[in-house]
Amino acid sequence: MKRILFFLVAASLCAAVSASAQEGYVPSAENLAARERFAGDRFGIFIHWGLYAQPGRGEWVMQQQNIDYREYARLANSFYPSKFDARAWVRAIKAGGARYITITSRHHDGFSLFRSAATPYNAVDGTPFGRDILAELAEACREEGIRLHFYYSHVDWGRLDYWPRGRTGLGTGRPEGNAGDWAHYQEFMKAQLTELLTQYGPVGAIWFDGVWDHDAEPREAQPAIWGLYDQYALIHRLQPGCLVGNNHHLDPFPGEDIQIFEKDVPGENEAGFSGGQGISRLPLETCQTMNNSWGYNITDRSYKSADDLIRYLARTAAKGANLLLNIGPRPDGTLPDEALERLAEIGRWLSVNGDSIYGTQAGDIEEQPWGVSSRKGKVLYLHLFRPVESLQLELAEKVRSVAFLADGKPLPFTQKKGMVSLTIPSSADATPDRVIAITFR
Ligand code: FHN
Repeated sequence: MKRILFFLVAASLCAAVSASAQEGYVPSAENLAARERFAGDRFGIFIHWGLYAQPGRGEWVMQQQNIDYREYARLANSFYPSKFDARAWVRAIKAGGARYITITSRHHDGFSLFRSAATPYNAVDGTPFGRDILAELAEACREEGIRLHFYYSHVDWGRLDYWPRGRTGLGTGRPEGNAGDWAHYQEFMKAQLTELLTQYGPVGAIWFDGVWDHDAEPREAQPAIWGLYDQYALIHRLQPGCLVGNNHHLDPFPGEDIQIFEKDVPGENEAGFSGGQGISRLPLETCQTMNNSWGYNITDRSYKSADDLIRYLARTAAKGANLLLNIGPRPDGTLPDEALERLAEIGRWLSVNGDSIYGTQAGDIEEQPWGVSSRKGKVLYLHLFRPVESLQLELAEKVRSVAFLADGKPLPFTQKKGMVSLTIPSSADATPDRVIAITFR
């Protein structure tokens, strides 16, 4: 009851500010250009890394094991990833064909991977390692021409001003009847966002996560509860080209520049997170794990095969979405071998078939038993996930040529009354996704 009352007051206090900010958001020309670039990127790598890598049971270990926040914070004393090499990460990611990296600047455990004057609980001031992970990564990304995005958690399982508490992190030792100070927490987040947007050069996107912690309150109340419009305005003021995304699992709010789907290809709700959102006109992004964990999980061997990941990339592109594929680095700072192997294979496939992914839009043909389609200008790409001998396609445009993307070998075709028939020679080197390019006149 107390919690509901608190939010009602907070919501009414912020309503006026929120409403005007909401109506007033017009993306700048820089922002629109950034959206277009983002949509063309199609493939990024997500990095979940923090103190939780040490226990090696994923990033929710604090909540799942009910670890007291004071005890958990002691993990900072042993944070010393002696093999961390930002350049090695970025080079492997670039070779994997990814165009951007989204890293957890601060996850729900509240530990910041960057130098922050707003809290000593950060990689520089609070650990023996004493290095700014984000600064090193930003430099390596600049050198390699990879864009850098920052994940930022709205939830904090260890701060006492994060009150009223949400539905998670209730066993982490924060007192139930705490006086709290939500306004203070809001200021803290804005101070950190300012740091993120002023210390590391151009930031491709801020990727928020955690609104769902207060999903007992209705969707309309969420912007006011979290001060979203203030945060969005701050971000766009500091870096107009920085995209705002929020993994709230709801339809986008004004001020957001991209729409995120967690573990779901847009339009599907297999993971169960996407029931509360439709597909908007914003650039879309699906985030997905390589195994079953975001943060490093020492026993999780359930890696998806490289072939399945390539097909997943094609399926997201075919829906007009980017794939943000996750890696959870080890506590010593290295990327797991399984992740590196998959990255390398995806990179090999993209080096030949990248035209059918980068810069494409959703294809003209819906998903079929044989696979999916993507489109770029006058070219329609068919992604064949399994061998087929022939295809009949209803296509209104006049076809000029049909060829395999990998080697340019032409395919025989006929077109009669909008019906295109293809005969597809079998191939000894069956790939996870054999791409056919149909070029229209
Ligand atoms: O709770 C987080 C989770 O740890 C992870 O960061 C994912 C990534 O999409 N998002 C949250 C759950 O929605």
